[in-house]
Amino acid sequence: MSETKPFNRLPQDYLTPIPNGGRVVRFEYDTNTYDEAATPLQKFCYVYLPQGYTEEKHYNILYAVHGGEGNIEAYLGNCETASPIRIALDHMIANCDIEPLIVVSATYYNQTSLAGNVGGAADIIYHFHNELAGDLMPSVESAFSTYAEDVTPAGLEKSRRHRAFTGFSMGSLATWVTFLNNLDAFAYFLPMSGDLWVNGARDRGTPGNAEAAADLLDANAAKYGYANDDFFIYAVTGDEDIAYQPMKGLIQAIRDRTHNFAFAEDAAESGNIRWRVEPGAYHSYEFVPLYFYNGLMEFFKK
Ligand code: FER
Repeated sequence: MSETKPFNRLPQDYLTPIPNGGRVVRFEYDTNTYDEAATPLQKFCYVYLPQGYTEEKHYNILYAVHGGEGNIEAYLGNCETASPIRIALDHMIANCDIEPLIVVSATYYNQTSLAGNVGGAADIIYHFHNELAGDLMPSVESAFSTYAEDVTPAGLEKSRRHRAFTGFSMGSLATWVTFLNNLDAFAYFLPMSGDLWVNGARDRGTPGNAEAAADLLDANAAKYGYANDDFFIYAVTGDEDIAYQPMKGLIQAIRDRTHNFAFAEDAAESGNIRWRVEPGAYHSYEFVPLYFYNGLMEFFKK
């Protein structure tokens, strides 16, 4: 028996390519917020544009970052090859499970290889909000049609209910850290298989980290002055995932912070956080289509 309500099942044909899917484009941008030294870098991300994309419309947007050993192709593949996640998105949109949306697969790395350097990744992830707010969102949302009327901080805040952030593994750490730093630009969060390390890799798995992390999240929700229904977190993993215990610990600690967080076990309950565990799922992107299918259906609702 699963410990949470079950995920809705991803329809079986959602991993089979369809003829008129969206497309993935390579988008280049300049940044000098990657590090403290303001090193200028030219980086790129992949952007999924849904089938029928037109500048005449406004689109919800999801930013996705990869895990510590992953890279920019983790979610959307590249311009040529369709990944399972991209194919599943095509189906969700074609079947009207979700409204057409833009998905950005970005990297917190400087696009040289840091594979395997999980300790280094945590520090970089803690710095990434500078690039996200300073260069990535403004560049992407100037080029593509989102709900942001302009890409100033005020324009991004006004459209925050049309913007979501997600990531798997270390990308999930990035998702929690985005909640801490960019709650003024994002209303929806889908952390997948990763908890929040308060002091980067130094606090990974340390006793007390979950309580300290929940305190940070709690204080942050209060700091921005939003009401409880101004954000929604859909936290997911599998019970055979290496992130299961740490994430479960974090969720338990968040459950005690009832002032700013209220758990909604399904869409019928009101609340601003949900916790779902997939029985048998382990630490793999294989489960991301299922997590996206369930999470995205609950996003951008108000
Ligand atoms: C976690 C478990 C594992 C987590 C990250 C990992 C951020 C990353 C593992 C790896 O990259 O090997 O709870 O939280």
